[in-house]
Amino acid sequence: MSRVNIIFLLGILAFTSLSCEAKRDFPPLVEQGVVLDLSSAALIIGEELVVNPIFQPNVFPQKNYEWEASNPSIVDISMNEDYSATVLAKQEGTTTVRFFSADGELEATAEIIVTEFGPEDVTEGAIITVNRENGGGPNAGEGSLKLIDNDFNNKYLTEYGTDMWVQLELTEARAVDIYTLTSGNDAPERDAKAWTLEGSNDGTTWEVLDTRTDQSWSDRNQTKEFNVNNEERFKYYRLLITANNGSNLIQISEWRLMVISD
Ligand SMILES: [Ca+2]
Repeated sequence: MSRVNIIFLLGILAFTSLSCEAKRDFPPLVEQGVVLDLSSAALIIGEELVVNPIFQPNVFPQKNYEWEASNPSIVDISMNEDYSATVLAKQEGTTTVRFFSADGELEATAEIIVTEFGPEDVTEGAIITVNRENGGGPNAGEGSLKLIDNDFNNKYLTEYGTDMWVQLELTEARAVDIYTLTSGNDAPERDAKAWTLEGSNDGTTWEVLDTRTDQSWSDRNQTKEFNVNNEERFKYYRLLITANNGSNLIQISEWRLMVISD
């Protein structure tokens, strides 16, 4: 073997050794947590919904997973190749769907409500009151009336403060089961992040109905549904927005209140 070949061979051995060394420094990433891309949803019988897991950190999952429904008579659930689930609504009722690792270490859940005809929107005709109005007033292009005008492409925008609330007085007392919030057309840092939904029948004494934290919207003009565990009829509903996603402004395109049955 010539001297040049020997040097070349030694070079390859050195490179291989370095490569092995490098591999040992970077073990494969294993997911440490999982959440679902929705926390609750309402479906009509026969409707299908795809629910996606989001792994933390965002790596290809190393564990084995399964989906299950707490009440299999309400929905059929099947796992797709990308670990998402296709949920098919079968009969009226409520069920929790659960995504979990076979080793039992990770899990995430969402609540699904199935109805025969879909929820009734009771926002129409409500009177809105806010404590932080848009500088141009309630009728302005981005005034508070835009929050409930049933147009999901225009928005209410105003200065944000942690004391912020928006309130609806319904035409009659109703037991709200679901509310929706639609993100603005831009600037996700202006989206609401944490809030409490409260109900009242005199506008003075309030009962906490739902609390959410660490919320965000992955798309613009995206509507997210939130289920409320509430049987009582209230004339007033109020959203206390305790945090937004970092801006000194806040914006919401639409807030709707829905009733499944009351
Ligand atoms: Ca609107």
